[in-house]
Amino acid sequence: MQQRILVTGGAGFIGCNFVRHLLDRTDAAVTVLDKLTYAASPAALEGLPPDRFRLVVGDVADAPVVDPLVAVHDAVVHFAAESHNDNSLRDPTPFVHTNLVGTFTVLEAARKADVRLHHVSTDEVYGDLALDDPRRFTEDSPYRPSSPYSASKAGSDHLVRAWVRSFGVRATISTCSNSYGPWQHVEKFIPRQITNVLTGDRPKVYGTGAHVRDWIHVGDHSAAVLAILERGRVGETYLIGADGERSNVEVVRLILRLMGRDEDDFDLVSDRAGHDLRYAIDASRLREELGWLPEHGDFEAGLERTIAWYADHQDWWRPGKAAIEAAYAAKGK
Ligand code: NAD
Ligand code: TDX
Repeated sequence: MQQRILVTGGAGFIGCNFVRHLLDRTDAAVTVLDKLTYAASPAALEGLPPDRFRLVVGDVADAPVVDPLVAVHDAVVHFAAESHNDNSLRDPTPFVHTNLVGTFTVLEAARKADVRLHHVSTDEVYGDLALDDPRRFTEDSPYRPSSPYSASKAGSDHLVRAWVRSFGVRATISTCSNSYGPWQHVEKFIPRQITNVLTGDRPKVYGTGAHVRDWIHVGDHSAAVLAILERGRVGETYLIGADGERSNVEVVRLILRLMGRDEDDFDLVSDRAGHDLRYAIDASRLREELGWLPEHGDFEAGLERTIAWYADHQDWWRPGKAAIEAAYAAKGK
């Protein structure tokens, strides 16, 4: 029987890539519930088959909208969130609303209707690692979030775990590392630097640029979420990562080289408050239990395609770019 899947936050970066993945790889009927905040890209959902796809505009914290919608689906994949650390330092309010109250609302709806739920979270809930620490994050790493964003995501994970244990909600959680690829908002690191080069500005790297992120292509993140939805064990958390550790300076130099610029043509700017030093993922459980493997593991090739995508989609990102840069400049970034 055709599965009916509700994707919250499906107009955002990872959500819209996941929706396309789902439509391509399964015969599911997909509903997106999205508030269409500044971070949403309705353009990313244009042209999807109307017999298998629909968009509902609404807030995940609005129970009268969420409850009846969840009740007519077989599963919910919950991406909706406020997602940018820098914004959470300026104003944490929407992070508490969407990430905590929104997840609570989705959980209550899933509980009442007994609907399977996958909750999308982040490796940032585990805090950070020293640059020379031989360890990586595992599913047993303690929760140690640093920013209002990661604290709100950690809190949402705890709600999900409690609803599994106390109410038997059929939920799984994934904690993924930094994703990159098409449709990522230009406020984020990789799109910001690519679009800076395209607008003739210099890339901006926080602090010393020694900070390390564990990059994964959004297509691999989507495939992992689908594997967990289909085959994951209820109550489990799965780390998603593709062995992509690189320092921010390394990434910026690579972008500059791939775009034909001098590799030193970037600025070091003021650091982020509480800036996590390093994330690193051990995705053994996902690989061994569910047989997931990254298909886009070649970071340089993925970055090259992403640069080409941003060069080809200037109508999409150019209108918002100047305001984002002005907001960064006002903070010395
Ligand atoms: P994004 O900011 O690009 O998109 C978020 C989407 O959620 C937007 O379409 C927005 O309109 C929607 N939204 C926000 N508040 C809402 C609300 N109250 N009700 C309904 N919709 C709302 O985020 P993203 O980068 O695609 O991240 C998606 C999820 O993946 C988040 O839960 C995030 O924590 C997680 N995650 C992201 C990354 C990453 O590298 N981007 C890595 C790991 C995990
Ligand atoms: O202009 C910049 N210069 C810079 O050096 C920006 C925007 C960022 N940075 C640094 C901060 C981080 O060390 O680059 C790194 C990546 O920054 P972001 O793109 O803001 O991502 P991060 O804070 O690591 O969080 C991301 O990955 C985990 C997503 O935004 C989260 O939603 C996800 O949970």
